[in-house]
Amino acid sequence: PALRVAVLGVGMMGQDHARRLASVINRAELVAVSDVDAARTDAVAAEFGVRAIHDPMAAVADPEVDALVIATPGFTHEELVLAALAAGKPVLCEKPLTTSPESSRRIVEAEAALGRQLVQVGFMRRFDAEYVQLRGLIASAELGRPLFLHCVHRNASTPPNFNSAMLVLDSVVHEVDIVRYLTGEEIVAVRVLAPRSTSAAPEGLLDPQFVILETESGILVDVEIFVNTTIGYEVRTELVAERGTARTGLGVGMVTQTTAGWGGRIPADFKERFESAYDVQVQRWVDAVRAGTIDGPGVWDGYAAAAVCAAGVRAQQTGERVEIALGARPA
Ligand code: ISE
Repeated sequence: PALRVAVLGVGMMGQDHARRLASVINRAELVAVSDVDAARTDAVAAEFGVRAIHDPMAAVADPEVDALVIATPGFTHEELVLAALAAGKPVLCEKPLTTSPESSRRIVEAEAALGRQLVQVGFMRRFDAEYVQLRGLIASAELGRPLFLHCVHRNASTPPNFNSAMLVLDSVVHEVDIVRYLTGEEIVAVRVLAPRSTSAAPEGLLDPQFVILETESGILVDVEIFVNTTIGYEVRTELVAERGTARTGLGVGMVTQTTAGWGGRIPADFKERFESAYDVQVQRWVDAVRAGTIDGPGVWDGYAAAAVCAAGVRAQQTGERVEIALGARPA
């Protein structure tokens, strides 16, 4: 049976997760949404044809909800996650886990007391193929030991009420997690410098900032966090190791620079190269089939390809120019 999931908090991120659960993810079913804004809860519930539960605590307790995605504001996470733990329900909690180390620690203790892991935090960069590759490169020690990680994290603009602390708490938190993931080390120290602020920043917001992290073995990480670039979403990371460098986030997969020159990985096969395309294809096919149709190339496309290919084989064999006539296409 499908995992019955409720999404708590249906602002921008929660709505995106609701959509994903309702239409992208297999073996899971979006069954309910919940938000303190009752009108919004009702609207999103209606959009996806699921239950609206106005009290998030009631959603946690609901016997027809197996698991929870928590996408409410950070300050509500502690109470909700603890309630989920008490109810024994798995949680995917958006970052940050909570807004203070003390409250996060309480969750750590509560889960430890339970004796099983029920909470995953939404640090989605760990599922990004380029970061996975970069982690493998570091682990292989092929380029020697890591020395620096240069990180660029840019957003076009900030939502209302975004303050200077949030550049670290809300934004650089991603680099914090990904550095721990990439290096397998804890971060032992942090410094922040800032140039003058961009004139595009709202009054009083310190933006950009330069955050320097040190890991336990002595890797230095600099993060340029710049959240009012007016341009778009840019997240790049460059590893500098003893015998080479590697960059991610260029939109072309990871690029390395070594004595051999610069280069990227060539996918091993179609499954690797088109992995996400296959996912989308099959999911859209499933959805269309359930609606009694298809959503992609049909038999006419199959026929045309076969016709062209057969002509191609003849051309190979004869050395001639072979024309293709498909004939009329049925209505
Ligand atoms: C936001 O909450 C995110 O998680 C984004 O990934 C980040 O780029 C942005 O700065 C945060 O506010």
